[in-house]
Amino acid sequence: MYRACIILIVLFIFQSCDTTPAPEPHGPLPSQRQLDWHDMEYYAFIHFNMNTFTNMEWGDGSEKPEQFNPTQLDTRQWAKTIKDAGMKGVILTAKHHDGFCLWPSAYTEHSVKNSPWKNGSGDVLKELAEACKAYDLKMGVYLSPWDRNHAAYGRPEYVTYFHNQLRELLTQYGAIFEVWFDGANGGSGYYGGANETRKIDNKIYYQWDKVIAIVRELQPNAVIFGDGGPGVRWVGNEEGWANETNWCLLRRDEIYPGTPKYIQLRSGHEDGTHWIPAECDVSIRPGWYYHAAEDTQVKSLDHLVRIYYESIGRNASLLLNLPVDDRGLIHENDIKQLMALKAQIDKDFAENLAVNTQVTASNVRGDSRKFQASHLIDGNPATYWATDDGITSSSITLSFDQPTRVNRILLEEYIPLGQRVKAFTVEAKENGTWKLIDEQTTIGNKRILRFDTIETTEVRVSITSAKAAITLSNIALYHAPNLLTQPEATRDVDGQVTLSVADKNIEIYYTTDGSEPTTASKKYNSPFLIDRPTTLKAMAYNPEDQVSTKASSWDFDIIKNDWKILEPLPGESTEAGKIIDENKNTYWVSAKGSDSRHVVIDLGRTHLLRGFTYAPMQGRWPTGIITHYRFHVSNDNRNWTEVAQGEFGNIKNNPIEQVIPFSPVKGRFIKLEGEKIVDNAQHMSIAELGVLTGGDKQN
Ligand code: FUL
Repeated sequence: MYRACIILIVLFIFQSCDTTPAPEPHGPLPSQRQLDWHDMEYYAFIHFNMNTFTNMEWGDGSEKPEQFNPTQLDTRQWAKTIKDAGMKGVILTAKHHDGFCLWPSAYTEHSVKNSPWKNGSGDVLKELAEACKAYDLKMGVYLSPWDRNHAAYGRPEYVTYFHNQLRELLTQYGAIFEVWFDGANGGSGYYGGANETRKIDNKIYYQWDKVIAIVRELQPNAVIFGDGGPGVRWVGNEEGWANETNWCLLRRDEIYPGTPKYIQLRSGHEDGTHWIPAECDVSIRPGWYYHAAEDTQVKSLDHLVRIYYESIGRNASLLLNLPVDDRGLIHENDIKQLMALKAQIDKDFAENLAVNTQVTASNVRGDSRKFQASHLIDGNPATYWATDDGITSSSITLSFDQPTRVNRILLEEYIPLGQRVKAFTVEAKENGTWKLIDEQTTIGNKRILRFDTIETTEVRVSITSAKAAITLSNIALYHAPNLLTQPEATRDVDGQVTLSVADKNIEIYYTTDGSEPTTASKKYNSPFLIDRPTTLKAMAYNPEDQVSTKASSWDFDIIKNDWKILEPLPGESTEAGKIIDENKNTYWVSAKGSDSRHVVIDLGRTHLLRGFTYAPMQGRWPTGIITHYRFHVSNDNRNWTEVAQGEFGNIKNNPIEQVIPFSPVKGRFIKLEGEKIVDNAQHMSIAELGVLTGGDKQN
């Protein structure tokens, strides 16, 4: 014990006497508030406002406060969910483009104060601020510059109003970590009843200098989000990914809100003049706002995992949107996926294997201890490995005692001194031979690479090009488990069935006799034929830990390769083939303006028919979905018998495939009529139509 203390003290003195100077900062640097923001990494967006109650994405400003009426609004439920998901903060749409305010602004009547919610005495911002405090989350605000409700929008008077509202938000709700300004600006709107189109000049109208000054004055620690910052930049898409090459730098003066150069935001600018890192904003559902019809379209686990790696893993932050529903709660389906993502990410990064290695570097600054390579694995973000001035390429080798399986590498630059690395490679030694794992460009605050599992004794990271002496604070290695997800099945018109899972290391086992699949069942290798009524059951299996999913099941019926669309006539529609192409993501829409709302199909030969299936149009803006149907069967395409009629219950909100059985009847021709359509539209649409014959099942 005594000896250990002496050694430590000697080491400490040795290190503190080390006079090697730190590298000079290089290029634009992050401010302290930006460094604090980099640490947040993963936080929630909440789109909840008037649109939640009008089922819109953009309201036009003519909505009435009476329409805002959540019945169970509970910001603590939001905060608990966000905390449990591993996020560090939340940004709320205090005011969206329709102008409705979630707080009782003193400057407008268009707010919660005139809504039925809490008889007008409520304040969503206040409730969220309290919940954030209770759950130790940071809070941010989204304030739309564009306001389609305000009568003076487009004139100087509105800009004063906008600034006043900003002051309210920044003074009444405690600390704010981010102020979010949208790039969508100007256009048509209600504007106090004028109902016209108003254009503004994005660069000058809002007096951005004044806006920035207000934020600096009232919330000096808040970063400002905008297309071009000044604190944090948009990433140039709403899908949750940055380019692999991603600089925290931007030629700021070339970018303004609504910039046509937004594609460049995905990478930033290597020669940027300012530190303006990227934030990836993406919704967990197709829409930003809640729509009951999207309850079944919450992003899959593998999609969310991909988003995580392509945002946080590519030197950006992840702002994941949760559309709070019209009860005022985060929906159960969204919570389930958020927690699944959390569990997977926790597993992926459960154990940093690099701490078991010996780390050496081909160059260490001044050969000193202060910048030695072991800082890369000391878990301390304040210490770093650095090279001598002028040394812009160098390798780090991490050596294991024994062969170790890895498939992730995480790298961090010491960004307080600037972003420097321009190119690097990762190699691993397998059975004594070096193998190139990956060749990449930027690192920045954080870079994570995924690769096939390799059993290795040494990993080598070579920085091959940097703007100045290299400064890296962290290298971590992980062995993430395979990603186990339910198998998916598709069948083409010829009956070829394809089974798939997200991770190529996962095995699939299946049966076609109705029995439960096990690892003794058929193993899926390539597409196979199912050309008659068959129940397919398949499960995914992880050979790593012998865990399998429960079985998924599909009922396939006869194949469609000899089916023909008779109506609409070939000349009337080129898209009608999509009704029977076995792809639910393609669709046919009947001619607008025509009052004929039916299709007729020749099945090629006579079958004993026991029912039909109707898959409605999928996607974000479906149109022409049938709610009330009539279904007819014929043997000669002249004499028709109606065999079923009724309603597809709740199809607007839950647009899944409908399966309608009827009493068995022989027939060769079928006719589906759309009697009533969602929102009383005149046209009807079909993504896929099928029949149930259910005859002898294939074994
Ligand atoms: C966009 C807005 O127009 C959307 O409605 C949404 O708020 C998204 C985050 O930003 O530009």
